[in-house]
Amino acid sequence: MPIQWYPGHMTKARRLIADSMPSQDVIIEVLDARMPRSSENPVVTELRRHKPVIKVLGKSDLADPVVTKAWIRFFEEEVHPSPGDGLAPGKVVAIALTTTRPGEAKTKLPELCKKLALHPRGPGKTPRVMIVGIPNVGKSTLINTLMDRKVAKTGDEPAVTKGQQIVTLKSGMTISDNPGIMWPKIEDEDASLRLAFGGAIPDSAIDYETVGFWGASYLLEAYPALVLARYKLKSLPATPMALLEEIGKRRGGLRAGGVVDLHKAADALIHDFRQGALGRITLESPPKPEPKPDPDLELDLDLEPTD
Ligand SMILES: Nc1nc2c(ncn2[C@@H]2O[C@H](COP(=O)(O)OP(=O)(O)O)[C@@H](O)[C@H]2O)c(=O)[nH]1
Ligand SMILES: [Mg+2]
Repeated sequence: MPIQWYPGHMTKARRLIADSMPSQDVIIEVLDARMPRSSENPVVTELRRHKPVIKVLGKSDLADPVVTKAWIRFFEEEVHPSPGDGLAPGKVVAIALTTTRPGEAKTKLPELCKKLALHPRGPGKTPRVMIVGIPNVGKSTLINTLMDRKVAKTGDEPAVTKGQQIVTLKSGMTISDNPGIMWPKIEDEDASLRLAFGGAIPDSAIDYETVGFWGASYLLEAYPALVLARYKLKSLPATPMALLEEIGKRRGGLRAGGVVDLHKAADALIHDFRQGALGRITLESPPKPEPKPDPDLELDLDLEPTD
């Protein structure tokens, strides 16, 4: 199910971000901690070029804490390709944040920004910072947390923020909130299903049953104990479809004749996941590092007769 969701307002938002980028010192890219790689926007990477970036793994209260730690290590150790202008890509720092621990965002984030700002604008000048990312990851919530009051509108659906909003922190640092942007075509099918399952793409643009089936399949494999507990099952259903049927039976999705309404069942599973009702879940793990060549093996190969 390749997803194409690139409405007109997103072209406008991309232009807005591209235009403001040159005057920024640090970029905060908010990712979804439950799918850090899938929620990383290639357009942001392309636009920021060599500027330092803080990858904020947002909503980390909903994500599997062990996997979140692995992702932070991964982002900080990842070798980034040069953006093509001969300059080394800027420093990447990753940090997990959540609204359940607002103090952490308020203390750590401004400090990190100050440390990373590469181009101080002269003595006494404070950094300019820009918050970007895909829709519905918590960008506006983050700016409200940093300001300690509601300056930006938030909501659990994509495209709540329509324009750019610049605020000044007590320290004098300016931070802008921006509309979420996607990229024109999400080629990776699993990534598009993760994004749909997590709520980055509006429900009107996805097929609920396909997304619910994908989610059921992933959860059965990766978090069977949470599935058993949430739906009070005695044993694990053998297939994703069997799981959806069990969920349907328990959530008012049983139609006349005992037929399960799959749309309702998928809806229940999708919303349970989005609200964290199943427990702390992450939908993807960082790729394993490439195995290093074994020096002994190379030695053996050298000893092979060459004729
Ligand atoms: N559980 C949880 N929900 C969050 C967190 N941050 C944001 N949200 C929720 O995610 C939804 C989207 O937030 P919003 O700030 O509007 O996202 P934006 O589109 O990136 O600006 C809202 O319903 C927020 O309440 C978090 O750290 N934990
Ligand atoms: Mg917003």
